[in-house]
Amino acid sequence: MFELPVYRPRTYFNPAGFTSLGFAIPAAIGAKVARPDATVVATTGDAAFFMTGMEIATAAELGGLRIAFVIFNDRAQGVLKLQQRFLYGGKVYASHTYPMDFCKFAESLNVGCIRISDKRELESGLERCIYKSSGPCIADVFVNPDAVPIPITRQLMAIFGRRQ
Ligand SMILES: Cc1ncc(C[n+]2csc(CCOP(=O)(O)OP(=O)(O)O)c2C)c(N)n1
Ligand SMILES: [Mg+2]
Repeated sequence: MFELPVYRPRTYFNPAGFTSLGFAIPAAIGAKVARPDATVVATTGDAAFFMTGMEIATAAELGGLRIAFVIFNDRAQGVLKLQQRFLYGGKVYASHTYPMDFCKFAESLNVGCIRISDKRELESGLERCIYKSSGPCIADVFVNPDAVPIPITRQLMAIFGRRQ
């Protein structure tokens, strides 16, 4: 998301300030109801999904709103895990998430789902989910649980670099 280009006002929303998890999914549904002709994409972590993901049932219920819900699935509260690794000498505690099968969840709601586990499938998978789906679509994007996002690494190094 650090690299996301935004070209026009009021086309990108995030819960700036408190960065509250669970914002993206209901916000995307609201955006689509307000602007049915717009292409709407929500991005969320897997832990954030656990907070409000059930609202995808609302998107299905409201007549199959075409919204792509992209879940970055690293089976972890990745940011917290990273902080634990930096602050506590690699010791990680309770920062995993339960490895839910998001496509089975989608199936139970009669909602489309695309599982993306290889970065070479990312572009075509997202394209199908965002533009070709007839209603809500979940993209379950597998992310390496040990990957370190580069901008975050820079921030952590600046703050905690000496304590590693
Ligand atoms: C409502 C709320 N509770 C707790 C937090 C603290 N918090 C910040 S990041 C994070 C974990 C996020 O995990 P995930 O959504 O899977 O994203 P990832 O870091 O793995 O990409 C938590 C609990 C928050 N920002 N908002
Ligand atoms: Mg995560």
